[in-house]
Amino acid sequence: MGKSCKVVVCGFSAVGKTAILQQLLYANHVVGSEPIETLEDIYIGSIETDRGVREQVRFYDTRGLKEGSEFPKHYFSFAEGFVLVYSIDSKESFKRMEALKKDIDRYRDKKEVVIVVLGNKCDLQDQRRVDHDSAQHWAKTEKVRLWEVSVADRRTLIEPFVHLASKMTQPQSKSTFPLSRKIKGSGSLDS
Ligand SMILES: Nc1nc2c(ncn2[C@@H]2O[C@H](COP(=O)(O)OP(=O)(O)OP(=O)(O)O)[C@@H](O)[C@H]2O)c(=O)[nH]1
Ligand SMILES: [Mg+2]
Repeated sequence: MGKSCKVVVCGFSAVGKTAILQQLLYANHVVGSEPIETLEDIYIGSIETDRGVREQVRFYDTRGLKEGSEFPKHYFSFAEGFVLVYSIDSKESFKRMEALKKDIDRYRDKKEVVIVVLGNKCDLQDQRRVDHDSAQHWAKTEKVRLWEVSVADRRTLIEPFVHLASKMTQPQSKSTFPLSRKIKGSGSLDS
């Protein structure tokens, strides 16, 4: 078995970070159940990538951010991937997610990281405060993938996590310089 990828799951408090992991990995989260604030938990998942290979992923479920609280910087140095979560019924949670994306860019120190963004609780359409199209527009300008998901519908969680695991374990050319990538980019497929 290869080494596991380290993924940090973060965002504003109560947006559903833990629920997402539990539903994805164990299919056992009951939406609306009494929330328990996370301190930090680690979940080990095995995800089949789009290349048909099972990869082990170590998810760090982090403490939810609150007004005035800061995200601990040590996560930036060891994470290889991030799942940034907001809730579509909370503008504040979207703003904190945007700030986290900025912090990742600032602190990742040129390391390649894979970021996926989840707009959770999309079953709560009548309480929506974050517009779908503007969120997608933001994601495009930031060059990250964003999915609206709902823990109530586990199927919505699969694609983002398969994408994440696939990207993180993608065989890469050694150089990350744009120029050499361009030269190498003509038609080499993953083997
Ligand atoms: N309607 C709805 N409720 C959800 C969804 N996902 C999570 N919840 C509920 O939101 C509440 C908070 O969920 P948690 O998973 O504890 O949120 P969290 O982000 O881990 O919270 P902290 O660890 O405190 O930051 C729980 O009551 C969940 O059942 C969803 O997709 N839709
Ligand atoms: Mg939690």
